[in-house]
Amino acid sequence: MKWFWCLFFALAPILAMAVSIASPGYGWWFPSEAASPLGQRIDDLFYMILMITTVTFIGTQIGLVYVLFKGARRTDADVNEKAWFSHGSHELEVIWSVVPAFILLFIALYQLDVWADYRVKNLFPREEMSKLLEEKLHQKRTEHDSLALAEVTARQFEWRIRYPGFDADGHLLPLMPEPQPTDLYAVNDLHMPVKVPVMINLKSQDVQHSFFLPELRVKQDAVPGLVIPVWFEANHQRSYALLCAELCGWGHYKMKAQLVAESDEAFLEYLHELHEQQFFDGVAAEEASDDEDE
Ligand SMILES: [Cu+2]
Repeated sequence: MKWFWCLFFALAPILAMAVSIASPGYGWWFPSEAASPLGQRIDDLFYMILMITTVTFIGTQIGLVYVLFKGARRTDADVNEKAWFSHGSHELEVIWSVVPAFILLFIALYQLDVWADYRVKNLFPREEMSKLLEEKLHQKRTEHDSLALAEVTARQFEWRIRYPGFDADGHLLPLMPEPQPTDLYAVNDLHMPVKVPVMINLKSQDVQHSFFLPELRVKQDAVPGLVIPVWFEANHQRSYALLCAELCGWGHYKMKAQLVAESDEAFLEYLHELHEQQFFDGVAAEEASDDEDE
């Protein structure tokens, strides 16, 4: 009977090992494939850490099974044997402290460049961003103008988006730190050009929120009083989920928005549509000219 229980309790770790080995192949860890170049690198880091923990897990489970079986082998004959007592092993303590310390140090150094590309302001792809703004979106800008495409403000319980508007000649203006009369607004609908790194300025109006694009593997806290630049690149023309990943109040669950990655032309078209909606004075063009005739 005791062999039955040994095998029974060994079954759980064996199953866990099989699942942890099989899951990356089936894509069970993530909601979908990473939809941004940086997201793919973050996934690679995740799988690297998963491999280290899987090897550690299998090792410790084999040790556990060994101890279980060794204890189970005791027969009635040696029941009178005196129990062996240990104060511990200094060498073993050193080994299992130093080895994990080195593994953690290795992970910390190995992920350094991904972290930097993701978060260090000096490393954001400045040239690609200004090329997008200047050449593709025809933004009239100087060197000192913001590289951000939009400002995203989180508030209980929605995402407010502010884009720069157009000047009298129809040129896209740069995004200013303070709201401008020409600015364009949207709620829960963030648009951006596809296949190019895009930066947004993230703000919060009330409490702490978290700007979360699960498919792009982007997650950044929005902190009241701070303007945080976030940059990302979408691989495909489609819409992605934009969620709040910080419990920010009773309506946290409904802080759902979408990110639409589209062609440069479609993005400009979208801004023009916003412009028309926002600056329409409620009088149709025909009616206006009739009034003038009278
Ligand atoms: Cu929130």
